[in-house]
Amino acid sequence: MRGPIEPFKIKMVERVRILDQEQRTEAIKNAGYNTFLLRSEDVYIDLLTDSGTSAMSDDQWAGMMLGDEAYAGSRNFYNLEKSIQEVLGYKYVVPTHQGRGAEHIISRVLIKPEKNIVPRNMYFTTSKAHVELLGGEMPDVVIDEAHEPENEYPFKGNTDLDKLERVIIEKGAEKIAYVNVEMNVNMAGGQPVSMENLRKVRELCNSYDLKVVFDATRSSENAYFIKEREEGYSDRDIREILNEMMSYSDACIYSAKKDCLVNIGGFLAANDKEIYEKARNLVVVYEGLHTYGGMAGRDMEALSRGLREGTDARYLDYRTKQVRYLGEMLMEYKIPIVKPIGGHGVFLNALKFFPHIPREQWPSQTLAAAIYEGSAVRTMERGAVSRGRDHKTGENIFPNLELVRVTIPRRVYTNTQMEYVAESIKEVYENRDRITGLKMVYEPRDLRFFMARFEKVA
Ligand code: PLI
Repeated sequence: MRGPIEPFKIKMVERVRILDQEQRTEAIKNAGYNTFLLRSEDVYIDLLTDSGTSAMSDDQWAGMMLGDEAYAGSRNFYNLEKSIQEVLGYKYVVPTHQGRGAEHIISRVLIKPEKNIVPRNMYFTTSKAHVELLGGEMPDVVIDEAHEPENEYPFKGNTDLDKLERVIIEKGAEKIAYVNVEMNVNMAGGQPVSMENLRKVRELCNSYDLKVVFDATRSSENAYFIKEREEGYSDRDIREILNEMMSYSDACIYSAKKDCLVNIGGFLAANDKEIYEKARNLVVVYEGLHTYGGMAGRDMEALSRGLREGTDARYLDYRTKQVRYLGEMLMEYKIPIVKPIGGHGVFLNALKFFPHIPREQWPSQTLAAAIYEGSAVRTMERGAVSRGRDHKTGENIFPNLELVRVTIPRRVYTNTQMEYVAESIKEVYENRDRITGLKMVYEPRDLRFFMARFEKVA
């Protein structure tokens, strides 16, 4: 047996089609060679993101029918609050429509003009945008290994404590709005943070009296890696591990569209009462009343159930192994990927894939477009286009990691479909010398990767 065993069976299916070669060439050209601008119906296997793309269980769908759509005090809010208290261990919960809603709120609560530095273990696009829109900065304090695609360090998401302390001393502790730690760091390739590192970040922040806020979006998958790789945790329950992880923070923001197996939703959770009270006041301005925060009652119910389901060890084992199944096939084909294979997808190293394409011609964007054109598989650029420009100099920033994210939705695709994806990427790799780069012809100011347009370089 090659692929991982699914701990579920399929009750409902959705038809998908594969456009022929000519139609795919036309579709990607019309989309300005930006996979975000493709129509979903023109995609066969959609590996753009693991966000909001999960298949819900029968129990979650049953929960949708129990939506209490009251404006205030919905029963589903209290179920959600209880799930978060039990699974993550936070005392207070503020629901939001999705993760960036919570990012907006936490930024407004903690960032002030004179206190606007938010060190983080590698940026995420929307997290950085919220800090910058309030005039702040997000210095990178992840360990160097995270920027090295081939480095096999098991906890590449760790915060570099020396880098963090240097930022605190150089900028002044009074200028730090909060220290932000992301779980299973997305832009590094879904790389986990160790428990020991979380504990040490907390200790360092205590010594400077700084708040610690987690981006706990992929914390269940991170907890699985702690159980698998960190000494002393192999016999611990995932929820126990999650409770310990979160105990090292004052609050977290959470996009529930990933590990909670739902299509929409998010929240801010806190142990710090002051953060909670301020967030609860702001949520009514920007999202909705503090007992729904932009979600319908039924969405809160599905989320409440999904948070629990997503911490089941058998499910997490299958989930992680399916991502590895794809990654290991690509490695067999000698395709350059980020190692170790991460939690939510396989990340292709475009600089090694296309050494002949200069960075100014966007190798990752080119690769994502070529994969679609070849096979109707949709992936996402995660390199210089996503990174954007330096706000002070206006220059493009070219990060070490110039990647294409092949992101696996949860419980959606079969192992056979993973084999199709691996074969499709192999075909592009075999023809790589014939592929030329792109030029950007339209560039929005903020989060440009979503809507930028490109043309083929002659
Ligand atoms: O997409 P939202 O607004 O629910 O969440 C924003 C967000 C916050 N933090 C992290 C680590 C994310 O990965 C994240 C969203 N990620 C997306 C959309 C993704 O495709 O990875």
